[in-house]
Amino acid sequence: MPNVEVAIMMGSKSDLPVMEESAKILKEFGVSCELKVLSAHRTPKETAAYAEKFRSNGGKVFICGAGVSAALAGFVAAHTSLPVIGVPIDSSPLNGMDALLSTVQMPPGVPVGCVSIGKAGAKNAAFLALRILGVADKTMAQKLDHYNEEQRKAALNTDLN
Ligand code: RP5
Repeated sequence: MPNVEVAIMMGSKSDLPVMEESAKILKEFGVSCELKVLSAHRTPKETAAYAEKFRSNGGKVFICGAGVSAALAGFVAAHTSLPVIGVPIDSSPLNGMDALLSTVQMPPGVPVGCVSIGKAGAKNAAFLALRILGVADKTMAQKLDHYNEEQRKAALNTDLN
């Protein structure tokens, strides 16, 4: 079993339909990931312990999805110096605007790379994680170049008739 390179964390099981979009893309690119329900508010001790230990287990990037008062990505960023990508989840009456602001508004020195709200954001979180891995991994960078080329061709070949 390869080391888990990307942790996909979420504040609740109810976030899974969004966060599994990240997992699908990582799997397509052959990156090992682990899905975990861990919350900044409901399981703070376990979340801190996981964030602190991840690097020593071979982990490289965190993707954290949470809704409402979404503290998860920021909380993880406070417990690691690995890159943290935050996905605001539209699980509230405010349609994710609350989670977006909670996730993006980090104090200087504790960065979270915040993507867009919901499933599109979860997909881009995975692509951003792949690009981070691609900095040191030539094969990954080539796979991403190939993917981009396929997207370009598909767009140019769109038949509207
Ligand atoms: C957040 O509260 C979770 O990330 C989820 O988006 C939201 C609602 O959680 P549940 O009440 O569905 O468990 O912490």
